[in-house]
Amino acid sequence: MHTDVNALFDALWQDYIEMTPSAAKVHALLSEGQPIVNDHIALRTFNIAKVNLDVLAAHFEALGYKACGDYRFEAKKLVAKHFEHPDPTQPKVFISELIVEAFSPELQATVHALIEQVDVEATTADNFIYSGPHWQVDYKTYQSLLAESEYAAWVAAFGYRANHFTVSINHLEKYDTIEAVNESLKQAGFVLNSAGGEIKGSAEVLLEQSSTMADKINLEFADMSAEIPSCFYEFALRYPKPDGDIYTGFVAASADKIFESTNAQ
Ligand code: OOG
Ligand code: NI
Repeated sequence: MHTDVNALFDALWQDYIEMTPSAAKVHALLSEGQPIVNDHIALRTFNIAKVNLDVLAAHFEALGYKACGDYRFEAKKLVAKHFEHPDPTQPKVFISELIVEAFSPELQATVHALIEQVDVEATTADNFIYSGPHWQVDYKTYQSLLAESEYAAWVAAFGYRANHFTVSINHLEKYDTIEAVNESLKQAGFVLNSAGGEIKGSAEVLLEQSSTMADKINLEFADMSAEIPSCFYEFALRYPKPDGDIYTGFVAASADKIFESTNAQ
């Protein structure tokens, strides 16, 4: 496990921009030379004990992160938690896991066969949460997972790494609204996730979010290579609670739509 939170996020970022060529361009567009504050990152996994949400969370808990919220996604058959660091300028971490037993026997068998290939020692190594897949998967298997769960297919293809980084709009000098951020992104040619509208949430729920649609990259499967959606970039604007403190949670109805940023367009 890492002992330095900045080193961990640097490593996650380096891996993420390799998977997401557009992210470096979005970063440059919004930052204009100023540092960008990350609101959060997100990770995905299966609820199988060897690699479940708790196994990923341990890497952050070792750095002082604490669990702060639970979320359920009935239709997608997912649960999630978010974690916060005592230093509020460190990114929050959103970790979800797929409820494997809620799917067909075929999907369950496929996923268990992937996870059997994971060396348990690897799951506590420093690099685990940016180490990608620990198994071989062929294109047909990816397609069969995709037919039941886009999330399952994504984890099979990409494994353990940041699924997205999220720009904190609150910390951008040039932008006060999420509408203005979205407008700049669209003018620069980036495609936004429009599921449920380009802006998820509202001031009333204390959180507004938008995201790009995932980049498409050429992925080497066990038997062939194919262009598939990789990772995306998210943008979040948070509002103060009645007590004046900024809201730090997530909004399940919005998150449900953010997950769809890795859908094929
Ligand atoms: C996570 C989707 C939810 C948010 O900010 O609400 C999310 C994912 O796509 O893995 O990131
Ligand atoms: Ni997110």
